[in-house]
Amino acid sequence: EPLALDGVVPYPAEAVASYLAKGYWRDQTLPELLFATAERYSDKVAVIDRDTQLTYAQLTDEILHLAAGLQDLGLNRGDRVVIHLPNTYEYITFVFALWELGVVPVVAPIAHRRAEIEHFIEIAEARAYITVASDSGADLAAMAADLKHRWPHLVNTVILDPGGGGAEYDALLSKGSLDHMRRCSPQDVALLQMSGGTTGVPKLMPHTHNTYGYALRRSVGERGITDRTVHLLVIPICHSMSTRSPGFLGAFSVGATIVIAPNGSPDAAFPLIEKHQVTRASLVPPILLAWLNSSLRGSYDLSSLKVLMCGGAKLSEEVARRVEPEFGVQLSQSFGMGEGLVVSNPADVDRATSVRYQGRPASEADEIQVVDDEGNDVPPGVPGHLLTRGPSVIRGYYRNPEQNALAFTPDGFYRTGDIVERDARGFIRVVGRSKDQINRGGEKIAPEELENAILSHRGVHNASVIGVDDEVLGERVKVYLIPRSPESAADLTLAKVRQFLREAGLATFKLPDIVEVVDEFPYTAVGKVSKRLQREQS
Ligand code: J2J
Repeated sequence: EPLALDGVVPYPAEAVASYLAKGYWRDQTLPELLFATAERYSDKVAVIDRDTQLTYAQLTDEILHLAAGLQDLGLNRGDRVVIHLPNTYEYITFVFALWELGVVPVVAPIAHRRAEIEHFIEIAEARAYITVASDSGADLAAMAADLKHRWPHLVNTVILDPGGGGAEYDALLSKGSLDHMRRCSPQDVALLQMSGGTTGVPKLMPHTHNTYGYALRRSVGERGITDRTVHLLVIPICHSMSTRSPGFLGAFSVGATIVIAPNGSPDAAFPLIEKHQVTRASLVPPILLAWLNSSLRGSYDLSSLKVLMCGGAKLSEEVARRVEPEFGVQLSQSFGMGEGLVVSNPADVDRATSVRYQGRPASEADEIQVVDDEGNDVPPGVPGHLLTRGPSVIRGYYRNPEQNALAFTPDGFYRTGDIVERDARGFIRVVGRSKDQINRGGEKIAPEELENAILSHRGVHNASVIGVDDEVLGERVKVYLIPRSPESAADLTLAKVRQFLREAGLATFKLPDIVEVVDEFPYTAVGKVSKRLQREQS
């Protein structure tokens, strides 16, 4: 029986019946998917991270030990646990061990800080928080102790060493081992993932084993990922590009090998490509650009690489054109969103399409609408708002009826906030955005969240946050500030504003790149701050 989690918008019964009947959703949980592969490929390497290399048999064995340790902490089906880890294999063992118990991980990128983590712990009423002792100078162990003290429902914290592993991890492994068996339903919420922000506080997306299972099968089928694939994971591990498109779940569904890089910089990634004969990687545009322009390219043997996937933000056609001739690999663009839909170019698409379009849906079940401001369908070649619904797409954010009324249509389509153009064949090109969001090289930032945080500064009268064009990142974060008094302007330098926001506990990637102090903002006819004019002026 599926477990109804409070605050999750259910799929209508007809949709459930149809997705099951057509095989888009299957009778399989995510751990069952891994364990099925492990039976066939027990001695094959599943994951490589730092000095650790685990076969499928070793990986599943470690997961069952960890599951016993987590069960010993008193965690049960339906409980929520916040996981806040860097790119390490322990992230993978934790999510699978929690899934084995039917516990729901709330996954947060390591760049998050107290503001985001505390919000997740509060909204999800988390029973445990799993993190590392420190990250980039932030004392997360102290933060965890403080959060545990503040939130009575938070009964456990697990603190790993900064690079992963450590005594607390080993202690969890030492509590015996569970038998692998079904402890939750494929229709249960599998995880709560943060969305690319547009609002004052980050929203959480409830994905089930089924929505993820569908998405990863599509992405594996479409992209020719097989048991010979060695996939390098460089994007933050909890992002859906690292998890299901195709990510480690896609790799585990076919017996491929995952190599985990701490980040995407050439000095971290290139040695791993050479050493482990990596065949493909998923990148965001600034990382792809860094690889293309890197002086280290000649120093490593990168000849095993066959495909570079790129998504998360707009890739310029110029950069896209360079990939095949300069790197000798196939470029595979993708456009997707945590909420569900992912489109990509089929492996055999012609080059004119692959450099210009981000792809097309792999299945008729991925419903797409491209509409004008009045909601009427637009013809091919005309830009319009993208709406989507289907077996991978959530029907609402977690515990957020106000946002759901805005972001979803009454018949369950998600309003992506993206402006796209579709050609006659159905290929999609992202041409703009209607949502108030900054896409800083794939990292999504909600101006409203940043504005709220800055407005708590005593020297600030008003704040407006916009994205300004940047050649490498696509966009950078600019803050316009009106000081409270002429004297307070001295406290509003870039360095001081960044420090203020850091102390407010904001994620590191949200800190502004540019601050400009002004006397006044431009306004629209209806008296709203005109971000369009501000963008034109910068
Ligand atoms: C332009 N904008 C893009 C692209 C995403 C696969 C791939 C990407 C994501 C992702 C993902 C873009 N060109 N190629 O989850 O599984 C912008 C759009 C989109 C938003 C979603 C996946 N690819 N975008 O990026 O939830 O604005 O997911 O709505 O982080 O990124 O961001 P996110």
